[in-house]
Amino acid sequence: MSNAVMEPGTLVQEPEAHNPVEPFLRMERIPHIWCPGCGIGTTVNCFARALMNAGLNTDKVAVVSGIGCSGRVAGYVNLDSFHTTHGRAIPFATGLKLANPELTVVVYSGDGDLASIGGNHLIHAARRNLDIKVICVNNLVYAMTGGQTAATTPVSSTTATSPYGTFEPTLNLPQLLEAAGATYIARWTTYHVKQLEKAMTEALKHKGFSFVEVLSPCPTLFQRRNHLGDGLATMKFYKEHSQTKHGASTADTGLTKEGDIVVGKFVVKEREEYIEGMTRHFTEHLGRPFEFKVRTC
Ligand SMILES: Cc1ncc(C[n+]2csc(CCOP(=O)(O)OP(=O)(O)O)c2C)c(N)n1
Ligand code: SF4
Ligand SMILES: [Mg+2]
Repeated sequence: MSNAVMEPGTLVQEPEAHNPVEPFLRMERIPHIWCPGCGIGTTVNCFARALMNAGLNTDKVAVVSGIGCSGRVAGYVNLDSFHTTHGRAIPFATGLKLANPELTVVVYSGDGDLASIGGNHLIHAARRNLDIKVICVNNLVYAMTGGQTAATTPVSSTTATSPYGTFEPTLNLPQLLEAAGATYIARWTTYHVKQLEKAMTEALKHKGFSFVEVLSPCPTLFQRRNHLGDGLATMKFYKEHSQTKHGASTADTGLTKEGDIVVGKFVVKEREEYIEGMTRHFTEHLGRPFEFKVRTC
């Protein structure tokens, strides 16, 4: 250690501080496009930490997003990532997984993209128990296009397309996914960062269709129109109104505009995964071992 005395007024060069999640992000694309108080960035932080926890080779992880503010995640993660068309992230991910079963395929998108326009694909991937991991950022609206009513918008909410409030029944995503056949289902909010990180880690490791719903504020378009305050007010709301109920019946996880939010790990079960099922089926029917392989030219 040097005993040299520093001259008064010498500038001390502080070592540059780095966030441990930086290697998982395309730092050259920062600052991101998301509004102040938006929850999407928080979910990305949790996802990066989940990738570290899961200890996966990131060369074998691919992220697929649809269109929307949440769909922009694909552009910020330092992984092979694909920004596909609106509602079509799951079919794209299905093709990717079948073409290269070694990959961990993560679909990262919004409630509108996954459950409104893309709802049909969501149901069938869950029915097949295809081994993909779906992270659904649920801000209760179609945010990117101006905050229109989505299938997930709670009754009586004011949106760009419902100035007198919405009246259509709201999709309860955990219940829908359980009925369709998903084998891992959890819900947290952007207030529950440690729990969310853990759920994402579990989903990354789970074999079969995994669904993690994250309630996330859109202060610009949902909270403001509904007089629910800013991003910080929404964190307080999530803190005060969330009830952790692991194993809760998904019939009881429906969302209302200002009611309590049931969070937790609702479903974890084992069921034959899609590629395993295909392998078993053809082995039985062809009378010889069948190996699932995609022919490349
Ligand atoms: C086929 C098609 N229909 C509509 C749109 C317009 N559009 C783009 S993003 C979006 C809403 C996305 O909502 P969500 O998935 O909830 O993402 P958020 O912006 O809320 O994060 C819509 C309707 C489009 N790009 N393509
Ligand atoms: S419009 Fe809403 S969801 Fe989109 S970046 Fe802004 S706060 Fe986030
Ligand atoms: Mg949305």
